[in-house]
Amino acid sequence: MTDLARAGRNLIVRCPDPLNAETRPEALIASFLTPQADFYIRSHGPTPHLPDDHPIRIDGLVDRPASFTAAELKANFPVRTVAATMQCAGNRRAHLQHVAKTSGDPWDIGAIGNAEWTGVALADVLAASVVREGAFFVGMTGADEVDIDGDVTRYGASIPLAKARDRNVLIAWAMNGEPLTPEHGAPLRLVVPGYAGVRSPKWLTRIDVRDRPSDAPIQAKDYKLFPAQVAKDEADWDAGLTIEDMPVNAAICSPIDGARISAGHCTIHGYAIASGRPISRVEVSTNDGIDWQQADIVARPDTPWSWSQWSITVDISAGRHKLVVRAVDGAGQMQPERPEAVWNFAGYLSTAWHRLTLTAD
Ligand SMILES: Nc1nc2c(c(=O)[nH]1)N[C@H]1C(S)=C(S)[C@@H](COP(=O)(O)O)O[C@H]1N2
Ligand SMILES: [Mo]
Repeated sequence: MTDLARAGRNLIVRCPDPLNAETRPEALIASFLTPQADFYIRSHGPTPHLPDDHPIRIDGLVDRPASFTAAELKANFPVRTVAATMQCAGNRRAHLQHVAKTSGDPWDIGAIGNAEWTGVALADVLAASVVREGAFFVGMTGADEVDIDGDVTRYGASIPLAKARDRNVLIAWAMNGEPLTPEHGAPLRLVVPGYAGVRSPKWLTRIDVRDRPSDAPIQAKDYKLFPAQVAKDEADWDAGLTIEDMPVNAAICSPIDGARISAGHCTIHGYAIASGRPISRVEVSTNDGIDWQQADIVARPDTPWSWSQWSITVDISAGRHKLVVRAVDGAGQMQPERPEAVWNFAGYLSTAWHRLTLTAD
């Protein structure tokens, strides 16, 4: 079976090669933890199939460079499990593409999933390697080769050292108690709770402690946020915002856009997420944002890193209706009303109120 046939079977494929496929809306709300087989896959190149004992090397600004396989990490460091949502910076990009064209795959609401990740704290591994004075970033390299605007290199990204020292950042080998599949980064990947998925490299091969961010094109010339007036070919990459923490977002997962239902009671379900902050409220409108009702949070995480799931039962009369959701985070920040306000050429951080059309008979 091909990677696509095996890994993509439950997913909506946005690009077969490299494999980019999103979670079905019903799977986003079926359980609090998204099963690995339903979890979105976002890969920039072909999936490497690495042996279980593929080692990672720790070097750069450390006194004791080292190399560990997954079994050696397990034997040498405390094992931790952290529940965290992984979300692509391009989740909901399709909604920005309705405003104007952007680069990138047209993700709808499913480039996101929530899992319990098991591994060891990156912080513990860094401490054992003894980080030197003058280190400010931790770079990571994957085993995959990626083509970024004609530049073919190993996948590379970095995070600030202060974030890397947060014990929730894991070098993980399992999700939801199962070993990672090749598509999700086996045998070892990083998981950086709260950050955009791009900073959680799969197929981890090297961790290098640095005085500056990774020079890899993914870090230096991609996944940066620019204002609407900047076009891709005139972007000053050093001036763009490096996307790390993700802003508050929410989506309606059921019913889906264009659904036909019977008039009467209708239960609406979805997710809301504000990476690192709780969701304080979710509001739903059935008349395009004129009146609002507060949804119930039906699954609330006990860590700040997972999504909340919500639902509300409303009365829908016969006819066409515009359903809208918006969420407020623990700092009182609300999603922007219109996608025009957050449009950018790469289609990142698409967080406008999620709107869809429903017809009731
Ligand atoms: N080595 C490597 N790591 C990677 C990627 C990749 O292409 N190669 N894609 C990143 C992006 S953009 C996202 S959103 C997440 C997706 O993780 P998943 O495919 O397990 O859902 O992996 C990140 N880690
Ligand atoms: Mo991503």
